[in-house]
Amino acid sequence: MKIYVLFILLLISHFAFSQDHPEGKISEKLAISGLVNKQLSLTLSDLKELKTVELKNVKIIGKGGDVKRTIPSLKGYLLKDIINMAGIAEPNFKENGMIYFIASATDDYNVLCSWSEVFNSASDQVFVVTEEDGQPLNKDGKFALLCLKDKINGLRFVKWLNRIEVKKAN
Ligand SMILES: Nc1nc2c(c(=O)[nH]1)N[C@H]1C(S)=C(S)[C@@H](COP(=O)(O)O)O[C@H]1N2
Ligand SMILES: [Mo]
Repeated sequence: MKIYVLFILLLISHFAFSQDHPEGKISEKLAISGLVNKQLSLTLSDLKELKTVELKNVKIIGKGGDVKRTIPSLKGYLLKDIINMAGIAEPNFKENGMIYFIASATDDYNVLCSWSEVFNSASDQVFVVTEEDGQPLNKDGKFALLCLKDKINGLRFVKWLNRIEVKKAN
């Protein structure tokens, strides 16, 4: 009898918890691949050497201009610093205008950022977020991409981020 009760409790808790993040699986690693000098598979502790960035009162805006959530404090890194750990394999500076990055998540959500907006904009605007309100990100994955200057920034707020692929248009 006891074993059935335990089984039912396990079943209930399985469904209860799987509702917490139905869209993406949590990846402990962020891969940097494609047109790079060195393919990387980074954990949170590999990023510790980089300069951290703190973002305050970030509003995530949806398609209709609605505020999806307001996050008091986020911590993370500049995407360009993370990509520089791998190094872009493009020897000709004039070709950088053709380089772009595909940020992908475990639920196959993909967005792109150009080399110019990541490396050559007047101020930094593309971040990889790892902490929310002083705690490591968890239910939205360990890493999330955030493009701070976007109007509908929900679109390129990539939760469950697990890969940045360097590519070149031609
Ligand atoms: N991995 C992943 N990230 C995603 C999405 C998605 O489907 N998959 N949807 C995006 C969209 S369109 C919006 S508006 C925001 C919503 O974020 P929320 O969790 O604050 O509602 O997540 C974004 N990030
Ligand atoms: Mo959205």
